[in-house]
Amino acid sequence: QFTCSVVLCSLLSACSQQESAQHGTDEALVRKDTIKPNVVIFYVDDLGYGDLSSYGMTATQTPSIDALAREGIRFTDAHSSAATCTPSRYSLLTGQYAFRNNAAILPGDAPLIIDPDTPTLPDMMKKAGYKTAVVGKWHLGLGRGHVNWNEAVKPGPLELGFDYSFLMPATGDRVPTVYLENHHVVNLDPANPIEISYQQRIGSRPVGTESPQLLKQGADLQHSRTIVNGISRIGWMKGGHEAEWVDEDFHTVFTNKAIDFIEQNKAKPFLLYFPFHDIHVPRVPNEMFVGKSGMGPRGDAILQMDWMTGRIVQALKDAGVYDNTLIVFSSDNGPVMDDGYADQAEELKGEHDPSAGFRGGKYSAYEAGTRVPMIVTFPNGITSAGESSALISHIDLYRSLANLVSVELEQGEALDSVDLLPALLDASATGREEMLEESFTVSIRSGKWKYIEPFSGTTPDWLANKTAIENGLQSEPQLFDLSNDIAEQNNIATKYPEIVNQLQTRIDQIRAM
Ligand code: NG6
Ligand code: CA
Repeated sequence: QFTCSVVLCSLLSACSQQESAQHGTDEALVRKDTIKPNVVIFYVDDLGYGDLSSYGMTATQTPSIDALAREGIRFTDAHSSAATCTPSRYSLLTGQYAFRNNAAILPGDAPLIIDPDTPTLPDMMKKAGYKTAVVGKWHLGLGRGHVNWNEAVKPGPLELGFDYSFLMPATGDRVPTVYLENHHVVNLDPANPIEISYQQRIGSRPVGTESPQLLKQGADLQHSRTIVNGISRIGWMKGGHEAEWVDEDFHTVFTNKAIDFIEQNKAKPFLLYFPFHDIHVPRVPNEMFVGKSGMGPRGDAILQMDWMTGRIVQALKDAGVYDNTLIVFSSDNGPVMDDGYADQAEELKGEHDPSAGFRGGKYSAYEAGTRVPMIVTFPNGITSAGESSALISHIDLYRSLANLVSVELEQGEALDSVDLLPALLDASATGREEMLEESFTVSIRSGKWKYIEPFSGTTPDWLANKTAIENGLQSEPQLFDLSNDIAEQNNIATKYPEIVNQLQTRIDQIRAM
């Protein structure tokens, strides 16, 4: 059975050979640092299980990611912790289920939902001497109470263990449409301060409902407030014109910040968390990618995301650190076609199936809500590459990486995380026996069973109205035998009441932990 010390031993010998070849044997300090592998987490937004050519997509190709899949471990039963963004990210960074904090999709002016006293993944990596950065979409709230975007915006990632942050504060479809670098909005002109409201219209900028002629894409009512860069957003924004982002520039802006961080820190061990904006709405990729997928903006955004991944992987290679970097590539939740903008994702997808035959998608309690592509590469550490059917959740990265970097966790830290480092390094290692999937309700996977808890709340109108989305919310219990019903078509809850009871009891126990 694999143990951490085995990995560290093999890393130590691999790296000391590399180091002594490169720098001689007297640089003991440098060598001590470089044996620690770097960690890069590519976290795509809304990428479905079937949205990569290495996961069966034939409509267009994702060569950069496929190269990672060929080299490393390609997981077939890996899951984001939840079927939406904020809860998934919350769990990735804290190792705790999001229901413990009632974490749900946040407005763009929400306060930070992770208490700075809560141990986080970057805090843990820093204990092991890592430099840590987040570059990309945040969506975990910022500041306390009402955020003043014209002052230092905090607490945020820097108060949660990141040494550097370059953020899209919430989502691409939410105001404020500005970048935040560490505590400050980039390019803000103090003479033109930013104000944000999610309650009422502010400022005199045109809005989507009144000025559709200004729009690059039509939008539903929620996405029809302030227009920035030809896209109407959720929420209203006043001022801050100088600081506005240009959506078509995301591919280079975020990529270059990540590459800068790698370049500046290549001599030290580092953690780079890179949550993409793509392929979330609004899908307005750069002209380099427009029309290239044959599936419209959604497919073109996949190509842009693949290109960005390739550029950053190349930067790791150029910096000479690729072999000693553990890369996790995955997605925060399943796929969605119409998520508010008329970008023709459904109309242009042709035969492409983003859910790859699994039921549901983003927002859904069914499998495609959380079952996502996940690829791990680590040339110096993987002992057996290939396809892995291990059941694994992103919530497990916390404890697995703690093992990798030899940090002992405190009592109660990363409560729901399971150490699956062996599965990250060996495609034949086993995964979890049991796992929760969060959506607007909670599901549990246990052995061959998948049980979905009955939903007694009120489905938000915007979700209930999206009839193309199978959210999986029912007032009756749902039980599926995934060993012969992977598409969750036959609810057999009434046939197995004792299994239903057992699984509901397990959910209740985990909740009460
Ligand atoms: C929903 C938005 C959707 C998207 C989602 C968050 C409406 C009608 N829909 O509320 O467009 O922004 O929130 O997506 O407002 S996530 O991937 O960040 O969770
Ligand atoms: Ca998402």
